[in-house]
Amino acid sequence: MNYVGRPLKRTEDPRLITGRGQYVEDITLPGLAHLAFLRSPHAHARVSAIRTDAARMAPGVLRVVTAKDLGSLRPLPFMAMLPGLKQVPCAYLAGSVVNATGVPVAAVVAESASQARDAADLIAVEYEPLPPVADPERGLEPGAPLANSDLGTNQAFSWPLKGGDVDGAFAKAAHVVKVRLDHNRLAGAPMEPRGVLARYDAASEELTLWLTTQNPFLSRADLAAVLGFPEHRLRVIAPDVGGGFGVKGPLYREEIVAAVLARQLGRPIRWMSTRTEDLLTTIQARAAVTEAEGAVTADGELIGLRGKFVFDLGAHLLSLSLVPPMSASTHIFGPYRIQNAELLSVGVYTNSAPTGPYRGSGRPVGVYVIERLMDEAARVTGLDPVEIRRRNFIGPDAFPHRTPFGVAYDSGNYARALDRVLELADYATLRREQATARARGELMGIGVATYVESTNVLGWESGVVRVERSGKVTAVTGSSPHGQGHETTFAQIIADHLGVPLDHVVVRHGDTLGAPQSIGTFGSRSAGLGGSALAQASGEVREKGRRLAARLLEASPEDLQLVRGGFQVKGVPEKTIGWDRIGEFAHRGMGLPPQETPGLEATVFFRQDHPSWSFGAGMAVVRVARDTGQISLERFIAVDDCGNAINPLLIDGQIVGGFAQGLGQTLLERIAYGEDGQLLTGTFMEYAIPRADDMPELTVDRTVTPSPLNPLGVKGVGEGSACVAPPAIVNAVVDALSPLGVRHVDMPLTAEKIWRLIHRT
Ligand code: MCN
Repeated sequence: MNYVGRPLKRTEDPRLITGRGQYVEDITLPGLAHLAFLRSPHAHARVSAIRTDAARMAPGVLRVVTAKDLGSLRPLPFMAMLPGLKQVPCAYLAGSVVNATGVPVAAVVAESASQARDAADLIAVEYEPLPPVADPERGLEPGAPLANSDLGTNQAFSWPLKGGDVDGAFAKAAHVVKVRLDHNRLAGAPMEPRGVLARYDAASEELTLWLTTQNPFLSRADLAAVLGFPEHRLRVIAPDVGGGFGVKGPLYREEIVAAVLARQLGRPIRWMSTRTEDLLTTIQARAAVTEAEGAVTADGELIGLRGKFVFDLGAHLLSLSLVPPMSASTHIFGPYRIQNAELLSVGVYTNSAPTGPYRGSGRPVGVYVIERLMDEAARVTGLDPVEIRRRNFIGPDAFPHRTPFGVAYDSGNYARALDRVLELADYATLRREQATARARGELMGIGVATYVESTNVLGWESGVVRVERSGKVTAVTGSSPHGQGHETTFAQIIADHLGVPLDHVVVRHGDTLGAPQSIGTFGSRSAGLGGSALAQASGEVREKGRRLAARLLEASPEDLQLVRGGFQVKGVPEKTIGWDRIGEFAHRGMGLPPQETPGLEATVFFRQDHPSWSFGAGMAVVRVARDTGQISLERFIAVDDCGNAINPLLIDGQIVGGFAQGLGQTLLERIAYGEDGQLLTGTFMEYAIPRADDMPELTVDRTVTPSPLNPLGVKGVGEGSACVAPPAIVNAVVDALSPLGVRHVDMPLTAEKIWRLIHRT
């Protein structure tokens, strides 16, 4: 009878795949005006003059503004901070200096979007170019150009972490292995670029924003802070949002400018990003260079770790920009026992787009480091990459486990996930095939990687469950999906708790007006935290329903059992009552027991103080063409563990999607800036995201290790495969090329790069 655990198709899909979704760009309001930005063509320059006269006179133009016209606005709040952080104030329109290409210098509001864009082109700006810095390591060198001259340094933070006896571990080591890794800068590239529609209602003094956001409540809080506007008069609505992957997490300056201008003009205003604007201004990710060394015993135990991670922060910070450096550091231990470690993380400003969370949000950086080190450790000890991992795993009985940086893992059975991969891959046969292939001179490689992933992060989520007068159920989640399928999975949880058919439950979301306060959807947190809030709210409603049903059936609540559609006196099927009668009773109010309040709803803020740690393993099988350097990813086997499954079909979808993005990072994608700070990958002609025919034969499976930290036993699943794919594929390619003496190759693994390695040019 249960819905939870069943691979149901998403109930939201028929609407979305038949073009009946409602995205920001689909919403029209009377008097709608359009906003466009003039953006800096320079990576770093002084703005000496801006002439807007021609733009003001252009057809359809309602208003042209520069920084001084925006009034006094407060700085963007930060959700994550590090000690000693040097902040760069983010001008919402550039003042006297631009610090990255694409920084908005002026804004135009016009009757149509094309009139606004045409008029923006008529704005004349005089720039005095300043020396840019585009590379974070160059930015740390003495005498390097300063990305933000007023700051006096490019270094935003230097954050040391240490635990255990690191020197002692290295002194005992039989081998020391080292890696230096480039984590290619990526764009999130959601199908729908960013956009905003802002409306100010002077009569009610209320400001409403329809926003392409993952986090309506965080955006509202930040916007209220920036504008100095009362939060309770500010409404943020996330309508259908066409993917986010982390990059639609923070509040952006275009959204602030739209809100300011809607207020100034008294007309609703919309801005929709073009793809190039999106690639220029939306947060990008990874963008790190890491060096690490591991102390390895003769038996292959990794007993110590040292690392230095340099993160490119771009020209300025957004609310969530420091999350990736922080979570990279918590993920460098993977599923391994290592107890001695020290890490220095350094953040550097460069004249480029801001960086921040994108699928994995720093986790893929940590996972890649430890998994490349593990393969190096296997090489020097002569152990099989699978065997060395087994020897280092935290055992299934050793939970909760605490890493040297003080982070607690809740539960795991890492060997079981890896064993399942080996079984699905038929590892022994694969290795035999490889030996035969090598004997024929072919370059075939097998790569393995494992990972842990902190999920259900940031402590709490909210939900409301209401049984209506009709007995049908309305749920409101604070969490705000943008592709994850909350309407389906949350309905599964609620329907089971109340014993109602799935189609009697409607899940609403994405509007600060009707939803309880919330954090939002990122960090693979919604199923565990948002789902638990709704589970507990459903439980409360069920128990009240039971008491009311008992009154109606003239029985004691303890004698009632939940059946499909309502309650029944145990063993007496004819004494059954449906939720429709209970709902009617609760809302009519007459005859209620004196201790009961009318209504049949509950609001729960579910709290989980520590993350749940998902985990998994992946194996890649590749062949490399000697003549062309082309990599063919023939197979990938992914086994993930996200605790109890709510909907296995959606979980598989998450794994496949995350894998595609991991594959993109490994084989294709790289946001490139020239030394002059110009973006070289400003369209999808230059920025290569994977397509369907880039996907290999993908085998997806699961193990189940429940989280003890929430009532559903659920861990998140949104990011794991984006973490495991890069190291597994790179390990496979290095394995393929190892007969040629190749020990490492940086992502993306383009054919040219591989060809040069093969042919040593
Ligand atoms: N799920 C489940 N059982 C579990 C865990 C999850 O059935 N044990 C289901 C959930 O109910 C939900 C989905 O899997 O439908 C993802 O749940 P969860 O792991 O809790 O992640 P969130 O809902 O918090 O979503 C965030 C996550 C992240 S961090 C990124 S990035 C990402 C991702 O989701 N961005 C996405 N998946 C995405 N999918 C789409 N289509 N678009 C994005 O932008």
